[in-house]
Amino acid sequence: MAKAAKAKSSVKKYYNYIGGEWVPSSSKDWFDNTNPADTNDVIGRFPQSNADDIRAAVSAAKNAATAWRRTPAPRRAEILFKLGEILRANKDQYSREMTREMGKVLKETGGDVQEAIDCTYFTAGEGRRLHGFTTPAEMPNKFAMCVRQPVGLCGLITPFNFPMAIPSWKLIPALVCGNTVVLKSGEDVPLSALNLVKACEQAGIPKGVVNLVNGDGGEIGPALVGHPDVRLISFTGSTATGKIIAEQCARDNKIVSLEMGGKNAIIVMDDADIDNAVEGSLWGAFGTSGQRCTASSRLVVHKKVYKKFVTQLSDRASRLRVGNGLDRRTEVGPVINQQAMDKIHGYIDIGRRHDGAKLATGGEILNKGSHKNGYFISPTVFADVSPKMRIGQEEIFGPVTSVIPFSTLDEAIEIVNGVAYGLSSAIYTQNVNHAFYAMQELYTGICYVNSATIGAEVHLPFGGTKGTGNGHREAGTQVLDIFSEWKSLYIDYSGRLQKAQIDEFEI
Ligand code: UN1
Repeated sequence: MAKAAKAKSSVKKYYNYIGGEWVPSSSKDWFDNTNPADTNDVIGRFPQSNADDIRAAVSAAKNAATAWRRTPAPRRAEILFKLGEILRANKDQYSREMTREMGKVLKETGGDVQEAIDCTYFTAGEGRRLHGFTTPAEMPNKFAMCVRQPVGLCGLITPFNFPMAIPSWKLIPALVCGNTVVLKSGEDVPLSALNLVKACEQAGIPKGVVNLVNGDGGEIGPALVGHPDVRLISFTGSTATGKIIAEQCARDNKIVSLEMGGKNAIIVMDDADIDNAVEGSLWGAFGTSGQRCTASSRLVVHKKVYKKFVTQLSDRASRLRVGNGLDRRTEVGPVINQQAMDKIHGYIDIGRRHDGAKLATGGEILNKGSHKNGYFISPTVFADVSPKMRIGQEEIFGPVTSVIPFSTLDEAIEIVNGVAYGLSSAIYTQNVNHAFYAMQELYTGICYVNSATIGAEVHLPFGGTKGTGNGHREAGTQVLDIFSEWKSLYIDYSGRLQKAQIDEFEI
């Protein structure tokens, strides 16, 4: 047996989770999960699923729906608290496996798992709230109130960049509200979603309530989105895919919640603490190798401090250690795959040749020595970018940021708002009037003062305006509005017919 084939046969196999059983795909096909920092490192082999697997998972979720819906919410939450404990106990293992399959550095994968833990504890707490409300009825001896009810069967489609946090943002509220789910996670990061689902099994979530189907989005995504028994699709990913999903859901009258692209910006005022602003910009632009919806991909800097800022930022960016995220000294990991690498490098070319921006640092594909077998791009700063250039408008989703000069705060705000997206924004300033004016005028779903555009916390709503989403918010208690529907209840205890809008009340 050839060495490569022998090595491959020893690779661990993982399975789909359908109706409480770990099963291969009916296709009998598999795909390899490889490490983007070293493509010779195969983490595992996962089922290359098809539409039949989706149908089986949906059917299992449908069968489990009534019992789970009827389980009192505080009891559902108890299981979720147990899930939180399991996630906490396995944080180190999950983080290492996530770094291996996704590339980001261990500190960040630790943060990713922590975000899933936070989300689980916070949202499980809703099991004892799920607040509705009472309100007076317009007739005597009549009671009115409003309660949440589950929407039904939810299809969850998640991306590669937050392999456990984003699935948890969708899964936990879906479950606490009493829905059953089919999860399809990013094909580059199947192990983290599987770890989460396995923890659900260990916590005692009943069979069929949570189902996991692995595989290629193009193949199984449409089967999930188009399945008549699926009532809701919650999607995080690219704008192009989100639009296709939204169209299909509109045709089928499904509930759909979308989290898509961003082109977030930090404003740096001339009164800002520049060292702090540079530090924040580095973290916002190059954390997760820029592969965050919230990444600081534009830095809008006051002309008075522009030169100093660009010099400091470029110097710091050029010294960031790029490498395998499993090495504790690494500051920036690889990007996710060859396709991402080509796209990002394509944008670097556009910045240079088409837009004519000034490449202040980076711009290289790193493929020598320890970088040989991975997808590495050096942290890239473009300077003298004008707001309408393509690199100033389009989402790059890689370690590339653009510095744009401005003269007045109003001009800066116009630049920040002048893109198709509206996820996150930030301003560095020591002036309270500037800070409050910016908070008022920046049209984004999230806004930071004196920190970068990344780092949202799970108990506040997450989502964006304009092209970023379709009006929903994940996280916080606001996510409950995605995964539950209101039911208004009227109880007439007058013992006679009372007609709303018609009967007159004699005082
Ligand atoms: C994303 O990039 O889609 O605020 C999620 C942040 C993280 C979540 C990012 N807590 O950057």
